[in-house]
Amino acid sequence: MVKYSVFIPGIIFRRGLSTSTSTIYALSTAPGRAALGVIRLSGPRSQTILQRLTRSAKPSPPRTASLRRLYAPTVTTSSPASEILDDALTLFFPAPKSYTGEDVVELHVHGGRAVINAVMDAVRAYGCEPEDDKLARESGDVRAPVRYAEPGEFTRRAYANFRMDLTEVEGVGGMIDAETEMQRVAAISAAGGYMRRLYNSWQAELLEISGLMAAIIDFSEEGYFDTSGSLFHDSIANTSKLLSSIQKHSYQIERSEILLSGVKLALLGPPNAGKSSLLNLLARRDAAIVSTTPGTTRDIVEIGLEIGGYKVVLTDTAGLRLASVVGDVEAQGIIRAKKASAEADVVIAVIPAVMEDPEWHKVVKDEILNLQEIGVDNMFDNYSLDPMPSPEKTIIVALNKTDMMQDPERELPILVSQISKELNILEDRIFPISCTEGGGVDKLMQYLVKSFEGLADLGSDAPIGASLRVQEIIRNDVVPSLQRFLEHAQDDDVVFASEEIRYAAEAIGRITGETTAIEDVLGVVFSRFCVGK
Ligand SMILES: Nc1nc2c(ncn2[C@@H]2O[C@H](COP(=O)(O)OP(=O)(O)OP(=O)(O)O)[C@@H](O)[C@H]2O)c(=O)[nH]1
Ligand SMILES: [Mg+2]
Repeated sequence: MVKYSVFIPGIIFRRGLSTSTSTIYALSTAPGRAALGVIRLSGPRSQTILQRLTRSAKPSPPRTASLRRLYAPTVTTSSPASEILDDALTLFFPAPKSYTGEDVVELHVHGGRAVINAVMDAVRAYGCEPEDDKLARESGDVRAPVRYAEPGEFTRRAYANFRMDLTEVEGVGGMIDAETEMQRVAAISAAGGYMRRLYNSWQAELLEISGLMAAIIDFSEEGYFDTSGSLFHDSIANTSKLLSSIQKHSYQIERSEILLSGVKLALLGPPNAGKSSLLNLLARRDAAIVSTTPGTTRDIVEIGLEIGGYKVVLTDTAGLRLASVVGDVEAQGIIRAKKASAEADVVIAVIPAVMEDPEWHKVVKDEILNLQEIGVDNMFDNYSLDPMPSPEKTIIVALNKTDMMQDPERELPILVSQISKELNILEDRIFPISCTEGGGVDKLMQYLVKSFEGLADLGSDAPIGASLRVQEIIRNDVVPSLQRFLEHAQDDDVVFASEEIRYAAEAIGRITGETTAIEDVLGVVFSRFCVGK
């Protein structure tokens, strides 16, 4: 078995070591009064504990539900009933074919608090009988006693014993946390091993390409690499194909995210434009403070709501104006406003139809053009906070306060066409509204729903529930490595290109918690090319 360390935030442990020496137990169902409670045990003493609990000389048959009477180790009263703990359904899963890969026992008992406490007390007592300790000492075994499990310890043991990879571990977490049907569907695909199989197949392809590259390097003569042959062309073609599948996957994750966590909708605009008023209108309640004083909203105001059946996280932000004319707090608010719009899936630029202060004009225009054109990557340097940008962004304009216009019928078309040109936004994405009178808001909402449909369209695919950890590794490590591979390959730079494939494979290893051993790469080389013959 391969032995190596794996890092999960907060936990460092080794995989592939012999199974744990301690036996853990826990109430696996929620505490409180209930018809049933399930107590789960995992570890080397599980089976012995079950036999003692049931006063049974024989081990239980594997994976078979049996109705058994559970007995207490000590009798508290003279009544014979006091030695009976409960009549329970018991299950025994012998190692290694169990959830944790160790011997696992499940006790389905009646769900009263006293029953559960009594059974758990008995589990602990039966697992730590003096004769066990004597036997343990004689055999030199220094096993830790039976103890209550730490949070997530059953699943951690499953991972340590190769019963799951990290994507499946995260999928189990997702199943437990799932509140919506979409979240459940996404979590089951991860927990069921779909992500593991997909990432392992990428890993296998990268090993194959790595093998091709290693062969080119091995066959080189005096530092001259043959980049005209089929080995090199195959590597490039395979990497390009893999890169586009990975990018498609990443894109699907992003769309899934919209269904799972909600569309990120940000309001952006000059001070006093009516951003907070629009937020309150959309939320149908006074969630944000509205006032005539410019600079009322200083920090991000975030609310969750539903628009057209979509979960939406709506963010109100501080009005944009030149940093030189605002105080420190407002300047910080403006940085956060820019970050929120950089991260948003949909940005509504709220612009007053009646100009109040021409100074906003340039600042807002610059920011919207920035969002559209410079691309989110380049925006990173400008912000002290680290945005996780959404590359596919819809920007629409809410032209507010139309009720204040003297002659809207004449002025509006002129203004709409002017803003469309200046902000490079199609006229059908500019919505004249009035937050105080409510005019035009319905049309704006309809358009929002239409854009959500477009953003979240997964075709016939099920949503993919990838953790932020996985998303970041794919976006920041796997994709850039493969892109760099293609750049190096274009320059015939075989050694650097080969390194990038290794980085990508290593990054995928971090997703699943599996590492790529050098022997795996060599195995590909030897099997395919018979190097050394
Ligand atoms: N006449 C009119 N007044 C409006 C409309 N929408 C908002 N207002 C008023 O404009 C003022 C500013 O509104 P807010 O919603 O606080 O503006 P904001 O964009 O959030 O402003 P900051 O938080 O300072 O950036 C308030 O007095 C609102 O009542 C509208 O459609 N018509
Ligand atoms: Mg405001």
